[in-house]
Amino acid sequence: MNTSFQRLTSAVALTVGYVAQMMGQSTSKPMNIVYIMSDDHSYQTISAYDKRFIDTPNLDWIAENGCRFTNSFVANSLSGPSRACMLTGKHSHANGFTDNTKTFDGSQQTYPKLLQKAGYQTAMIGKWHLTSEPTGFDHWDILIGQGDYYNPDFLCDGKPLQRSGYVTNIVTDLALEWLDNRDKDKPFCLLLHNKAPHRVWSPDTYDLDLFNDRTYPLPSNFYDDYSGRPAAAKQKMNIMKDMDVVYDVKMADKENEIHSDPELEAMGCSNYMRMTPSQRAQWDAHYDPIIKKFKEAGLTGKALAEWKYQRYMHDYMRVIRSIDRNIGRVINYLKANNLLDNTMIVYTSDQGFYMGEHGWFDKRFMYEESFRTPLLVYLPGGKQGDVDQMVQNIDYAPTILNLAGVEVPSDIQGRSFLPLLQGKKVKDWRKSLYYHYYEYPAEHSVCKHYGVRTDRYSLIHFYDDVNSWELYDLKNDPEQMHNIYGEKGTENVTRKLRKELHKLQEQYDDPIRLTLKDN
Ligand code: SGN
Ligand code: CA
Repeated sequence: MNTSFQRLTSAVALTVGYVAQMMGQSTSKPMNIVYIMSDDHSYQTISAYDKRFIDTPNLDWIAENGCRFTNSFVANSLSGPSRACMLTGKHSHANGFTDNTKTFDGSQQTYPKLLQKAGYQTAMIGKWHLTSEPTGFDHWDILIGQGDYYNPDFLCDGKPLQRSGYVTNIVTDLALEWLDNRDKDKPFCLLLHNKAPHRVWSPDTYDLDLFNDRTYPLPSNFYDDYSGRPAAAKQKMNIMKDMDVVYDVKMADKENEIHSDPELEAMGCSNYMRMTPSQRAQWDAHYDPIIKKFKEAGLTGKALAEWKYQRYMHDYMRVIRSIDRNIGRVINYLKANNLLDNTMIVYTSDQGFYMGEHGWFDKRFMYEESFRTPLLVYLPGGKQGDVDQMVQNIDYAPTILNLAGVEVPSDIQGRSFLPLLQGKKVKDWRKSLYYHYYEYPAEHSVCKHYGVRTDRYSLIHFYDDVNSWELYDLKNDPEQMHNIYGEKGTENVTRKLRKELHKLQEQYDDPIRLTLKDN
Protein backbone atom coordinates (compact mmCIF):
# COMPACT_ATOMS: atom_id res chain seq x y z
CA MET A 1 0.00 0.00 0.00
CA ASN A 2 1.52 3.38 -0.88
CA THR A 3 1.80 6.03 1.82
CA SER A 4 -0.68 8.52 0.42
CA PHE A 5 -3.29 5.76 0.06
CA GLN A 6 -2.59 4.68 3.63
CA ARG A 7 -3.02 8.26 4.82
CA LEU A 8 -6.27 8.59 2.88
CA THR A 9 -7.67 5.37 4.31
CA SER A 10 -6.74 6.27 7.86
CA ALA A 11 -8.13 9.83 7.63
CA VAL A 12 -11.34 8.63 6.05
CA ALA A 13 -11.65 5.81 8.60
CA LEU A 14 -11.23 8.29 11.45
CA THR A 15 -13.77 10.64 9.91
CA VAL A 16 -16.25 7.84 9.25
CA GLY A 17 -15.86 6.78 12.85
CA TYR A 18 -16.41 10.34 14.01
CA VAL A 19 -19.52 10.89 11.92
CA ALA A 20 -20.97 7.53 12.92
CA GLN A 21 -20.45 8.47 16.55
CA MET A 22 -21.98 11.92 16.07
CA MET A 23 -25.01 10.59 14.27
CA GLY A 24 -25.48 7.63 16.61
CA GLN A 25 -25.37 5.31 13.60
CA SER A 26 -23.33 2.21 12.95
CA THR A 27 -22.25 3.21 9.43
CA SER A 28 -21.81 6.66 7.98
CA LYS A 29 -20.06 8.84 5.44
CA PRO A 30 -16.92 11.01 5.82
CA MET A 31 -17.26 14.65 6.94
CA ASN A 32 -17.10 17.41 4.34
CA ILE A 33 -16.47 21.08 4.99
CA VAL A 34 -18.13 24.08 3.35
CA TYR A 35 -16.35 27.15 4.70
CA ILE A 36 -18.03 30.40 3.67
CA MET A 37 -16.35 33.67 4.51
CA SER A 38 -17.44 37.16 3.56
CA ASP A 39 -15.28 40.26 3.64
CA ASP A 40 -16.10 42.95 6.23
CA HIS A 41 -19.44 41.43 7.26
CA SER A 42 -20.38 42.86 10.66
CA TYR A 43 -22.19 40.66 13.19
CA GLN A 44 -24.54 43.64 13.68
CA THR A 45 -26.00 42.89 10.23
CA ILE A 46 -26.86 39.22 10.77
CA SER A 47 -30.29 38.86 12.36
CA ALA A 48 -29.16 35.81 14.35
CA TYR A 49 -26.92 38.30 16.22
CA ASP A 50 -28.78 41.58 15.99
CA LYS A 51 -32.28 42.29 14.72
CA ARG A 52 -32.01 46.07 14.36
CA PHE A 53 -30.93 46.36 10.74
CA ILE A 54 -31.77 43.45 8.43
CA ASP A 55 -33.31 39.97 8.30
CA THR A 56 -30.93 37.27 7.14
CA PRO A 57 -33.07 34.11 7.13
CA ASN A 58 -30.50 31.89 5.43
CA LEU A 59 -27.64 32.84 7.72
CA ASP A 60 -30.03 32.42 10.63
CA TRP A 61 -30.75 28.87 9.41
CA ILE A 62 -27.12 27.99 10.21
CA ALA A 63 -27.48 29.46 13.71
CA GLU A 64 -30.84 27.77 14.32
CA ASN A 65 -29.63 24.36 13.20
CA GLY A 66 -26.13 24.70 14.58
CA CYS A 67 -24.09 26.99 16.82
CA ARG A 68 -23.92 30.73 17.17
CA PHE A 69 -20.59 31.78 18.65
CA THR A 70 -21.26 34.77 20.88
CA ASN A 71 -17.58 35.50 21.53
CA SER A 72 -15.76 35.04 18.25
CA PHE A 73 -12.68 37.18 17.53
CA VAL A 74 -9.88 37.72 15.03
CA ALA A 75 -6.15 38.02 15.70
CA ASN A 76 -5.41 41.04 13.44
CA SER A 77 -8.46 42.83 12.03
CA LEU A 78 -7.57 43.08 8.34
CA SER A 79 -8.25 40.91 5.29
CA GLY A 80 -4.91 39.36 4.24
CA PRO A 81 -3.69 38.85 7.82
CA SER A 82 -6.97 37.21 8.86
CA ARG A 83 -6.86 34.84 5.90
CA ALA A 84 -3.27 33.87 6.73
CA CYS A 85 -4.24 33.27 10.40
CA MET A 86 -7.11 31.03 9.33
CA LEU A 87 -5.12 28.99 6.83
CA THR A 88 -2.17 28.42 9.16
CA GLY A 89 -3.76 28.44 12.63
CA LYS A 90 -1.01 30.86 13.67
CA HIS A 91 -0.77 34.50 14.69
CA SER A 92 0.48 37.04 12.10
CA HIS A 93 4.09 37.22 13.32
CA ALA A 94 4.31 33.42 13.00
CA ASN A 95 2.79 33.12 9.51
CA GLY A 96 4.61 36.22 8.24
CA PHE A 97 1.57 38.01 6.77
CA THR A 98 1.31 40.94 9.16
CA ASP A 99 -0.36 43.48 6.84
CA ASN A 100 -1.96 43.75 3.41
CA THR A 101 1.30 44.75 1.71
CA LYS A 102 2.87 41.34 2.40
CA THR A 103 3.04 38.27 0.14
CA PHE A 104 1.91 35.00 1.71
CA ASP A 105 4.60 32.34 1.83
CA GLY A 106 2.63 29.56 0.18
CA SER A 107 5.30 26.97 0.93
CA GLN A 108 4.32 26.93 4.62
CA GLN A 109 1.98 24.48 6.30
CA THR A 110 -1.75 25.22 5.91
CA TYR A 111 -4.82 23.18 6.81
CA PRO A 112 -5.96 22.73 3.16
CA LYS A 113 -2.55 21.16 2.40
CA LEU A 114 -2.90 18.78 5.34
CA LEU A 115 -6.45 17.86 4.28
CA GLN A 116 -5.29 17.32 0.72
CA LYS A 117 -2.57 14.95 1.93
CA ALA A 118 -5.19 13.06 3.89
CA GLY A 119 -7.22 12.46 0.73
CA TYR A 120 -9.58 15.43 0.73
CA GLN A 121 -10.50 17.30 -2.44
CA THR A 122 -9.92 20.96 -1.78
CA ALA A 123 -11.11 24.08 -3.60
CA MET A 124 -10.74 27.81 -3.05
CA ILE A 125 -13.20 30.09 -4.83
CA GLY A 126 -13.53 33.90 -4.52
CA LYS A 127 -11.47 36.54 -2.73
CA TRP A 128 -8.00 35.31 -1.81
CA HIS A 129 -6.02 38.53 -1.25
CA LEU A 130 -2.72 36.90 -0.28
CA THR A 131 -0.78 37.98 -3.42
CA SER A 132 0.99 34.66 -4.02
CA GLU A 133 -0.97 31.94 -5.85
CA PRO A 134 -2.98 29.56 -3.65
CA THR A 135 -1.30 26.29 -2.64
CA GLY A 136 -2.95 23.20 -1.16
CA PHE A 137 -5.99 23.31 -3.46
CA ASP A 138 -6.95 20.86 -6.21
CA HIS A 139 -8.81 23.73 -7.80
CA TRP A 140 -8.70 27.48 -7.27
CA ASP A 141 -10.59 30.26 -8.95
CA ILE A 142 -9.81 33.56 -7.27
CA LEU A 143 -10.69 37.21 -7.69
CA ILE A 144 -7.69 39.32 -8.61
CA GLY A 145 -6.61 41.53 -5.67
CA GLN A 146 -9.64 42.94 -3.86
CA GLY A 147 -11.90 41.85 -6.71
CA ASP A 148 -14.63 43.90 -8.40
CA TYR A 149 -18.37 43.84 -7.80
CA TYR A 150 -19.35 43.97 -11.46
CA ASN A 151 -18.02 41.69 -14.22
CA PRO A 152 -14.98 40.80 -12.11
CA ASP A 153 -11.60 39.46 -13.25
CA PHE A 154 -10.55 36.03 -11.99
CA LEU A 155 -7.46 33.89 -12.01
CA CYS A 156 -8.72 30.35 -12.57
CA ASP A 157 -6.01 27.76 -11.81
CA GLY A 158 -3.52 30.40 -12.99
CA LYS A 159 -5.42 31.56 -16.10
CA PRO A 160 -6.86 35.09 -16.16
CA LEU A 161 -10.47 35.54 -17.27
CA GLN A 162 -13.33 37.98 -16.83
CA ARG A 163 -16.84 36.81 -15.93
CA SER A 164 -20.06 38.73 -16.48
CA GLY A 165 -22.47 39.49 -13.71
CA TYR A 166 -22.47 40.37 -10.02
CA VAL A 167 -19.66 39.01 -7.89
CA THR A 168 -21.63 37.27 -5.09
CA ASN A 169 -23.78 35.39 -7.62
CA ILE A 170 -20.73 34.41 -9.69
CA VAL A 171 -18.67 33.13 -6.76
CA THR A 172 -21.66 31.06 -5.58
CA ASP A 173 -22.28 29.72 -9.11
CA LEU A 174 -18.62 28.63 -9.33
CA ALA A 175 -18.76 26.96 -5.92
CA LEU A 176 -21.93 25.00 -6.77
CA GLU A 177 -20.47 24.03 -10.14
CA TRP A 178 -17.36 22.68 -8.42
CA LEU A 179 -19.49 20.74 -5.92
CA ASP A 180 -21.45 19.24 -8.79
CA ASN A 181 -18.38 18.16 -10.74
CA ARG A 182 -16.24 16.96 -7.83
CA ASP A 183 -15.15 13.35 -7.39
CA LYS A 184 -18.09 12.07 -5.36
CA ASP A 185 -16.02 9.25 -3.84
CA LYS A 186 -13.78 11.58 -1.85
CA PRO A 187 -14.53 13.91 1.08
CA PHE A 188 -14.19 17.60 0.24
CA CYS A 189 -13.33 20.95 1.71
CA LEU A 190 -14.66 23.97 -0.17
CA LEU A 191 -13.61 27.53 0.69
CA LEU A 192 -16.15 30.00 -0.69
CA HIS A 193 -14.90 33.54 -0.08
CA ASN A 194 -17.15 36.48 -0.92
CA LYS A 195 -15.77 39.85 -1.92
CA ALA A 196 -18.95 41.41 -0.52
CA PRO A 197 -19.71 43.47 1.53
CA HIS A 198 -16.26 45.14 1.26
CA ARG A 199 -16.00 48.84 0.46
CA VAL A 200 -17.37 50.32 -1.78
CA TRP A 201 -20.59 48.45 -0.84
CA SER A 202 -22.05 48.11 -4.35
CA PRO A 203 -25.38 46.26 -4.53
CA ASP A 204 -26.54 43.82 -7.17
CA THR A 205 -28.80 45.80 -9.56
CA TYR A 206 -31.53 43.32 -8.52
CA ASP A 207 -31.40 44.68 -4.95
CA LEU A 208 -30.87 48.38 -5.66
CA ASP A 209 -34.35 49.49 -4.67
CA LEU A 210 -34.57 47.59 -1.40
CA PHE A 211 -34.88 49.38 1.94
CA ASN A 212 -35.49 52.81 0.35
CA ASP A 213 -37.93 53.68 3.11
CA ARG A 214 -35.78 52.51 6.00
CA THR A 215 -34.17 55.00 8.36
CA TYR A 216 -31.47 53.39 10.48
CA PRO A 217 -30.96 54.45 14.10
CA LEU A 218 -27.81 56.50 14.65
CA PRO A 219 -25.43 54.74 17.08
CA SER A 220 -25.35 56.48 20.47
CA ASN A 221 -21.59 57.15 20.07
CA PHE A 222 -21.77 58.37 16.44
CA TYR A 223 -20.37 61.75 17.54
CA ASP A 224 -17.60 60.27 19.69
CA ASP A 225 -14.94 62.93 20.42
CA TYR A 226 -12.27 60.27 21.19
CA SER A 227 -11.24 61.96 24.41
CA GLY A 228 -8.66 59.96 26.35
CA ARG A 229 -7.93 57.87 23.23
CA PRO A 230 -5.22 59.54 21.10
CA ALA A 231 -4.98 56.68 18.56
CA ALA A 232 -8.74 56.73 18.01
CA ALA A 233 -8.53 60.49 17.48
CA LYS A 234 -5.87 60.05 14.78
CA GLN A 235 -7.83 57.62 12.61
CA LYS A 236 -9.21 58.44 9.15
CA MET A 237 -12.30 56.29 8.89
CA ASN A 238 -14.87 58.72 10.14
CA ILE A 239 -18.19 58.89 8.30
CA MET A 240 -18.46 62.65 8.75
CA LYS A 241 -14.87 63.52 7.77
CA ASP A 242 -13.55 60.67 5.63
CA MET A 243 -16.48 58.97 3.90
CA ASP A 244 -16.22 60.18 0.33
CA VAL A 245 -19.35 61.66 -1.23
CA VAL A 246 -18.57 60.63 -4.79
CA TYR A 247 -16.88 57.27 -4.19
CA ASP A 248 -18.43 55.85 -1.02
CA VAL A 249 -21.80 57.50 -1.25
CA LYS A 250 -21.93 57.29 -5.07
CA MET A 251 -22.94 60.87 -5.83
CA ALA A 252 -21.10 61.03 -9.18
CA ASP A 253 -23.40 63.40 -11.07
CA LYS A 254 -23.69 63.49 -14.84
CA GLU A 255 -23.19 67.28 -14.79
CA ASN A 256 -19.80 66.66 -13.17
CA GLU A 257 -20.42 69.31 -10.51
CA ILE A 258 -19.80 67.24 -7.37
CA HIS A 259 -16.13 66.65 -6.62
CA SER A 260 -14.22 64.95 -3.85
CA ASP A 261 -10.89 63.14 -3.44
CA PRO A 262 -9.54 62.79 -7.03
CA GLU A 263 -8.06 59.33 -6.46
CA LEU A 264 -11.27 57.97 -4.97
CA GLU A 265 -13.33 59.67 -7.67
CA ALA A 266 -11.24 57.90 -10.31
CA MET A 267 -11.77 54.54 -8.56
CA GLY A 268 -15.52 55.12 -8.49
CA CYS A 269 -15.45 56.00 -12.17
CA SER A 270 -13.55 52.84 -13.02
CA ASN A 271 -16.12 50.72 -11.08
CA TYR A 272 -18.89 52.38 -13.09
CA MET A 273 -17.08 51.82 -16.39
CA ARG A 274 -16.83 48.07 -15.67
CA MET A 275 -20.61 47.77 -15.90
CA THR A 276 -22.47 46.77 -19.03
CA PRO A 277 -24.81 49.39 -20.56
CA SER A 278 -27.80 47.57 -19.04
CA GLN A 279 -26.23 47.43 -15.55
CA ARG A 280 -25.37 51.13 -15.86
CA ALA A 281 -28.92 52.01 -16.87
CA GLN A 282 -30.30 50.24 -13.76
CA TRP A 283 -27.65 51.89 -11.58
CA ASP A 284 -28.49 55.34 -12.95
CA ALA A 285 -32.22 54.78 -12.59
CA HIS A 286 -31.61 54.22 -8.89
CA TYR A 287 -28.91 56.78 -8.07
CA ASP A 288 -29.74 59.71 -10.40
CA PRO A 289 -32.88 60.75 -8.48
CA ILE A 290 -30.93 60.50 -5.18
CA ILE A 291 -28.13 62.65 -6.63
CA LYS A 292 -30.70 65.23 -7.79
CA LYS A 293 -32.27 65.47 -4.32
CA PHE A 294 -28.83 65.59 -2.71
CA LYS A 295 -27.81 68.55 -4.86
CA GLU A 296 -31.02 70.38 -4.05
CA ALA A 297 -30.67 69.78 -0.32
CA GLY A 298 -27.21 71.40 0.00
CA LEU A 299 -26.47 69.53 3.24
CA THR A 300 -23.57 70.44 5.52
CA GLY A 301 -22.21 69.51 8.96
CA LYS A 302 -24.19 67.01 11.03
CA ALA A 303 -27.05 66.87 8.53
CA LEU A 304 -24.59 65.77 5.83
CA ALA A 305 -22.92 63.23 8.15
CA GLU A 306 -26.26 61.69 9.08
CA TRP A 307 -27.38 61.58 5.47
CA LYS A 308 -24.10 59.82 4.50
CA TYR A 309 -24.70 57.33 7.31
CA GLN A 310 -28.14 56.46 5.89
CA ARG A 311 -26.71 56.10 2.39
CA TYR A 312 -23.91 53.85 3.70
CA MET A 313 -26.37 51.67 5.61
CA HIS A 314 -28.75 51.34 2.64
CA ASP A 315 -26.05 50.13 0.27
CA TYR A 316 -24.43 47.85 2.85
CA MET A 317 -27.78 46.16 3.67
CA ARG A 318 -28.51 45.62 -0.03
CA VAL A 319 -25.14 43.91 -0.44
CA ILE A 320 -25.91 41.72 2.61
CA ARG A 321 -29.27 40.76 1.14
CA SER A 322 -27.48 39.25 -1.87
CA ILE A 323 -25.03 37.37 0.38
CA ASP A 324 -27.91 35.91 2.38
CA ARG A 325 -29.78 34.86 -0.77
CA ASN A 326 -26.67 33.11 -2.10
CA ILE A 327 -26.07 31.35 1.24
CA GLY A 328 -29.61 30.02 0.79
CA ARG A 329 -28.58 28.59 -2.58
CA VAL A 330 -25.65 26.75 -0.99
CA ILE A 331 -27.81 25.32 1.83
CA ASN A 332 -30.45 24.23 -0.69
CA TYR A 333 -27.81 22.54 -2.82
CA LEU A 334 -26.50 20.61 0.19
CA LYS A 335 -30.06 19.66 1.16
CA ALA A 336 -31.01 18.57 -2.35
CA ASN A 337 -27.87 16.45 -2.66
CA ASN A 338 -28.25 14.75 0.72
CA LEU A 339 -25.07 16.32 2.02
CA LEU A 340 -26.46 17.88 5.19
CA ASP A 341 -25.84 14.77 7.27
CA ASN A 342 -22.10 14.76 6.62
CA THR A 343 -21.13 18.37 5.86
CA MET A 344 -20.08 21.01 8.34
CA ILE A 345 -21.06 24.54 7.23
CA VAL A 346 -19.06 27.45 8.60
CA TYR A 347 -20.05 31.08 8.07
CA THR A 348 -17.72 33.84 9.13
CA SER A 349 -16.12 37.11 8.03
CA ASP A 350 -12.47 38.10 7.75
CA GLN A 351 -13.21 40.58 10.57
CA GLY A 352 -15.97 42.69 12.04
CA PHE A 353 -16.89 46.17 10.81
CA TYR A 354 -18.16 49.48 12.17
CA MET A 355 -21.74 50.38 11.31
CA GLY A 356 -21.28 53.96 12.48
CA GLU A 357 -20.18 53.11 16.05
CA HIS A 358 -17.61 55.74 17.17
CA GLY A 359 -18.65 57.53 13.94
CA TRP A 360 -16.77 54.95 11.85
CA PHE A 361 -16.75 52.63 8.87
CA ASP A 362 -13.82 50.14 8.34
CA LYS A 363 -12.16 47.95 11.01
CA ARG A 364 -8.49 47.45 12.21
CA PHE A 365 -8.93 48.50 15.89
CA MET A 366 -8.96 46.07 18.78
CA TYR A 367 -12.21 47.70 19.91
CA GLU A 368 -15.09 45.27 20.03
CA GLU A 369 -16.92 45.88 16.71
CA SER A 370 -13.86 45.05 14.60
CA PHE A 371 -12.08 42.65 16.98
CA ARG A 372 -15.16 40.45 16.93
CA THR A 373 -16.31 38.56 13.86
CA PRO A 374 -19.48 36.58 13.22
CA LEU A 375 -19.17 32.79 13.47
CA LEU A 376 -22.03 30.41 12.77
CA VAL A 377 -21.37 26.68 12.43
CA TYR A 378 -23.70 23.87 11.46
CA LEU A 379 -22.34 20.47 12.47
CA PRO A 380 -24.52 17.44 11.73
CA GLY A 381 -25.40 15.76 14.99
CA GLY A 382 -23.63 18.53 16.91
CA LYS A 383 -24.80 21.10 19.41
CA GLN A 384 -27.62 23.52 18.63
CA GLY A 385 -27.43 26.81 20.48
CA ASP A 386 -24.89 29.34 21.69
CA VAL A 387 -21.21 28.74 22.30
CA ASP A 388 -20.06 31.46 24.70
CA GLN A 389 -16.38 30.60 25.10
CA MET A 390 -13.88 32.99 23.47
CA VAL A 391 -12.68 31.59 20.15
CA GLN A 392 -10.33 33.19 17.63
CA ASN A 393 -9.73 32.73 13.90
CA ILE A 394 -6.44 30.85 14.60
CA ASP A 395 -8.73 28.10 15.96
CA TYR A 396 -10.39 27.35 12.60
CA ALA A 397 -7.51 25.30 11.15
CA PRO A 398 -7.15 22.92 14.13
CA THR A 399 -10.95 22.55 14.38
CA ILE A 400 -11.27 21.54 10.74
CA LEU A 401 -8.29 19.17 10.94
CA ASN A 402 -9.75 17.67 14.10
CA LEU A 403 -13.10 17.13 12.39
CA ALA A 404 -11.40 15.45 9.43
CA GLY A 405 -9.48 13.11 11.71
CA VAL A 406 -6.14 14.65 10.74
CA GLU A 407 -3.59 15.08 13.51
CA VAL A 408 -3.14 18.76 14.49
CA PRO A 409 0.57 19.69 14.14
CA SER A 410 2.13 20.88 17.39
CA ASP A 411 3.24 24.24 15.94
CA ILE A 412 -0.36 25.35 15.34
CA GLN A 413 -1.15 28.09 17.88
CA GLY A 414 -4.94 27.90 17.76
CA ARG A 415 -7.00 25.31 19.53
CA SER A 416 -9.70 23.02 18.14
CA PHE A 417 -13.19 24.05 19.24
CA LEU A 418 -14.72 20.83 17.93
CA PRO A 419 -15.56 19.69 21.50
CA LEU A 420 -17.51 22.95 21.97
CA LEU A 421 -19.41 22.26 18.74
CA GLN A 422 -20.23 18.82 20.07
CA GLY A 423 -21.65 20.37 23.21
CA LYS A 424 -18.95 18.93 25.46
CA LYS A 425 -17.78 20.66 28.63
CA VAL A 426 -14.19 21.84 28.27
CA LYS A 427 -12.74 22.78 31.64
CA ASP A 428 -9.47 24.41 30.61
CA TRP A 429 -10.70 26.61 27.74
CA ARG A 430 -8.68 29.83 27.24
CA LYS A 431 -9.45 32.78 29.48
CA SER A 432 -7.72 35.46 27.41
CA LEU A 433 -7.09 36.42 23.79
CA TYR A 434 -4.07 38.00 22.13
CA TYR A 435 -4.34 40.60 19.34
CA HIS A 436 -1.73 42.41 17.23
CA TYR A 437 -2.37 44.89 14.39
CA TYR A 438 0.51 46.20 12.24
CA GLU A 439 -0.63 48.17 9.15
CA TYR A 440 0.62 51.71 9.82
CA PRO A 441 1.24 54.20 8.30
CA ALA A 442 -1.53 53.27 5.88
CA GLU A 443 -5.05 54.02 4.69
CA HIS A 444 -7.35 54.99 7.59
CA SER A 445 -4.36 55.79 9.86
CA VAL A 446 -4.89 53.22 12.60
CA CYS A 447 -1.74 53.00 14.72
CA LYS A 448 0.01 49.72 15.47
CA HIS A 449 -1.24 48.05 18.61
CA TYR A 450 -1.38 44.83 20.54
CA GLY A 451 -3.43 43.79 23.50
CA VAL A 452 -5.16 41.24 25.64
CA ARG A 453 -8.86 40.68 26.24
CA THR A 454 -10.51 38.70 29.01
CA ASP A 455 -14.25 38.21 29.50
CA ARG A 456 -14.35 41.47 31.47
CA TYR A 457 -11.45 43.71 30.38
CA SER A 458 -9.58 44.83 27.32
CA LEU A 459 -6.02 46.20 27.62
CA ILE A 460 -4.50 47.76 24.50
CA HIS A 461 -1.05 49.22 23.84
CA PHE A 462 -0.73 51.53 20.82
CA TYR A 463 2.88 51.94 19.80
CA ASP A 464 5.08 53.40 17.05
CA ASP A 465 3.98 57.01 16.59
CA VAL A 466 1.19 57.24 19.18
CA ASN A 467 2.43 55.52 22.34
CA SER A 468 -0.45 54.96 24.73
CA TRP A 469 -2.15 52.36 26.86
CA GLU A 470 -5.91 51.91 27.05
CA LEU A 471 -7.95 49.88 29.50
CA TYR A 472 -11.69 49.17 29.23
CA ASP A 473 -14.12 47.61 31.63
CA LEU A 474 -16.33 45.86 29.07
CA LYS A 475 -19.07 45.21 31.61
CA ASN A 476 -19.53 48.86 32.59
CA ASP A 477 -18.42 50.40 29.33
CA PRO A 478 -19.25 48.02 26.44
CA GLU A 479 -18.94 50.84 23.89
CA GLN A 480 -15.37 51.56 25.01
CA MET A 481 -15.80 55.28 25.52
CA HIS A 482 -13.87 55.60 28.80
CA ASN A 483 -10.22 54.70 28.86
CA ILE A 484 -9.61 53.93 32.53
CA TYR A 485 -5.89 53.12 32.17
CA GLY A 486 -3.97 54.81 34.99
CA GLU A 487 -7.12 55.69 36.95
CA LYS A 488 -7.15 55.13 40.68
CA GLY A 489 -8.49 51.74 41.61
CA THR A 490 -7.35 50.03 38.38
CA GLU A 491 -3.82 49.20 39.60
CA ASN A 492 -4.53 45.55 40.41
CA VAL A 493 -6.43 44.70 37.29
CA THR A 494 -3.83 46.51 35.16
CA ARG A 495 -0.99 44.57 36.75
CA LYS A 496 -2.78 41.26 36.16
CA LEU A 497 -3.62 42.10 32.55
CA ARG A 498 -0.07 43.25 31.76
CA LYS A 499 1.21 40.00 33.18
CA GLU A 500 -1.27 38.05 31.07
CA LEU A 501 -0.31 40.05 27.97
CA HIS A 502 3.37 39.25 28.44
CA LYS A 503 2.53 35.61 29.09
CA LEU A 504 0.64 35.46 25.78
CA GLN A 505 3.46 37.19 23.90
CA GLU A 506 5.81 34.59 25.28
CA GLN A 507 3.47 31.68 24.63
CA TYR A 508 2.93 32.74 21.00
CA ASP A 509 6.54 33.84 20.66
CA ASP A 510 5.77 37.33 19.36
CA PRO A 511 9.17 39.04 18.97
CA ILE A 512 7.69 42.43 19.88
CA ARG A 513 8.05 41.89 23.64
CA LEU A 514 11.77 41.65 23.18
CA THR A 515 12.21 44.88 21.28
CA LEU A 516 9.65 47.32 22.68
CA LYS A 517 9.76 49.50 25.72
CA ASP A 518 6.22 49.18 26.94
CA ASN A 519 5.89 52.26 29.08
C1 SGN B 1 -9.16 49.00 0.55
C2 SGN B 1 -10.23 49.98 1.05
C3 SGN B 1 -10.02 50.32 2.50
C4 SGN B 1 -9.85 49.08 3.33
C5 SGN B 1 -8.71 48.24 2.75
C6 SGN B 1 -8.43 46.96 3.49
N1 SGN B 1 -10.18 51.20 0.27
O1 SGN B 1 -7.92 49.61 0.43
O2 SGN B 1 -11.11 51.10 2.95
O3 SGN B 1 -9.57 49.39 4.66
O4 SGN B 1 -9.06 47.89 1.42
O5 SGN B 1 -9.57 46.13 3.54
S1 SGN B 1 -10.83 51.25 -1.19
O6 SGN B 1 -10.80 52.65 -1.57
O7 SGN B 1 -10.03 50.44 -2.08
O8 SGN B 1 -12.19 50.77 -1.14
S2 SGN B 1 -9.39 44.59 3.63
O9 SGN B 1 -10.62 44.05 4.21
O10 SGN B 1 -9.18 44.09 2.29
O11 SGN B 1 -8.25 44.35 4.50
CA1 CA C 1 -11.98 42.54 5.20
